[in-house]
Parts: sequence; C-alpha cells; structure tokens
Amino acid sequence: MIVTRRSLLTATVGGLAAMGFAGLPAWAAGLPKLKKKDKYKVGFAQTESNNPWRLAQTQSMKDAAAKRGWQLVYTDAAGSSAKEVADIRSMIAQRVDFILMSPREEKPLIPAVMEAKAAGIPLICVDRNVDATMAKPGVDFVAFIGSDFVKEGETCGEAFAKALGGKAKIIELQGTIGSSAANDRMTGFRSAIAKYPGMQIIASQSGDFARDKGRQVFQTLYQAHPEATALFSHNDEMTMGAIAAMEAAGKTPGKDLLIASIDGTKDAAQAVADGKIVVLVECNPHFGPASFQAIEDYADGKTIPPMIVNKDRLFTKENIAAYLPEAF
Ligand code: GYE
Repeated sequence: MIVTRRSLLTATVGGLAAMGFAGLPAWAAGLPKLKKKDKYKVGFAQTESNNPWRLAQTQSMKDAAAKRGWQLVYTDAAGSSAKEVADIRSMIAQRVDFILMSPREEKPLIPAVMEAKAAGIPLICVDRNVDATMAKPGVDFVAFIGSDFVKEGETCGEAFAKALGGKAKIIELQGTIGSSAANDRMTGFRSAIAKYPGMQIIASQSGDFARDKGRQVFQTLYQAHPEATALFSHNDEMTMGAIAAMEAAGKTPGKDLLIASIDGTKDAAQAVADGKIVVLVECNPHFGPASFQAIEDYADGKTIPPMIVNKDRLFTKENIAAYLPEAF
C-alpha cells in the first residue's frame, strides 16, 4: 500500500473519531460527503424477500422514496451474502448517491461497506449491523439504524422466567447464522436466563429465519427432546412453522410449550390473541421514514448519531388487540 499524506491524515482523523470524538463533521471522520440536491438516487440492498418482515421493510423504503420523488435502486440478495456484496458493487458502478444496506451477515458484508466508503458513497446499515470490530458506524459508515437485538433476547428470557417461575427446558430456534440479529438475540436471551439456575437451553439450532425450515428443525429437536417446556424462536416465521409442527404432534402451543417470539407479523399477533404465543417482542420493519430522514439530515450537514435505536414494544394477550390492525 502506498502511504500518501492524505491517507495518513484520513487514518489519523478517522482514528480520532473511532476513539469516541463524537460529533465530528462527516469529512473529519473520513466519511464521504453528500451534496445537497433536490432528488437523490438511493440504493437499497435487501437480503431476501421470503417473509412478511422483509416485504414490509421493502415497501416502507419504496414509499419513502416515492414520497420524495427520489429514485430507488432496489436489489434482493435472495439469501446470499455473496450476491449482496455484488449488488452493492453494482450500485457503486451506477453511482448511486447513498446506500441503505440490510447486511445479511456481520462479516461477509464488510467489503461492501469499505468499497462504498472508498468510492465516496455514504452508507447506512439498516436493520442488521456488520461486525463492529471490523467496521464502525460513524467511522467506516454513517450510522446503524435498527432494533436493540440484545434487549429483544433479554426480554424473551425475562418473560419466560416470570411465566415459568424460573424453571424451563428450552428449545431455541436461531435465525440466520452469522447475522447480527441472531447473534445478539442469542446473547441477550442467554444473559437473562443465566440468573435462573432452573432454566436451561436443551437444544438450539438455526432455522434461517424461514417458516418451513423452522418447522422442520423444530420437529427434529422436539422429537429428540420431548421434555421441552418452552420455545424461544428468533422470528415469527420460524415460530409459525414450529406451531404447525407442535399441532401436528398433537401438542397445544401455549400449554404444552410456552412460546416467545420476535417481529410482530399478522400471523404471530393472531397467535398471541389465541393464546399460542405468550410473549411477542416487536421488531419494527418500517425503516423508510427514519432512513430517508437521515439522508436529508446528512446532506444538510447535521450530525447523525452513529447508532439510531428503534423503540420496540412488548405484546402479550393483554394488549395484543390494539396492535392487531397494524400488524404486518
Ligand atoms: O426478525 C426477521 C428477518 O434482521 C431484524 O430478519 C431482522 C430479522 C427479522 O428476516 O424476520
């Protein structure tokens, strides 16, 4: 690598920002600037489109772009991180003004973040994040906007502890391996149940955030562990698959097994109302308004907080009726 004075300066100032000098303007942190224009061409890199959460997220982005009359360059990685990197490269080649990326996995999308930065295109990670030890919001990309996945996992663990008196044999359905959503939900759930010696995870496997995979994986795990008393599932689609498997096995979800789930889809909200899911933690997919507002603010030279955390609600049988009409 040729070390120029400019790259040295960028590295030094970038380092200062990394050390926590928050509030530095974009140029000082070495981040690409965004010229003020009436209309932008914004890239949105989606990971896959096989569940209601993803469809709601994409729709929200499309609506926010349409509202402003901006062009949206939309790509769907169809469940492949390699394709998602290629999608970002094609956005860079098309010279989009800004990139919004839902990174499928934490590590494989690092090159996409770094290449956008090198090409002078600002980028925000929406919904999932990349590995913070390899690329930092506010330093290598503008910001992360999304839920606190650790807290979501903790909330599910605490709810089980309360509902089951600190005693449970738990099957866990993990989301996509290597995704920040799965990694952090696991961490949060484990730290919550660690306080209760009577609560153990007896089996844990990935269902890739997908309904049918969740059904199959749950069926296998439950056959091997009929003593299970609870299911913690990282998203509603896998939960709905698992509920189908429980019912096919002649079991009653909500009685034979308590269920905690995350997202807030229509099917899951209905399952809460029906007493099949005991606790549902919202994970809001409607990213359009906050993401496009952040782009406008960035162009205006406003300081963007590196971590913008959504406020998610907690649903149980007591309050689900009011949420049902807005479930996605
Ligand atoms: O829970 C799931 C989706 O990354 C937060 O990914 C998101 C998760 C969400 O496919 O349904």
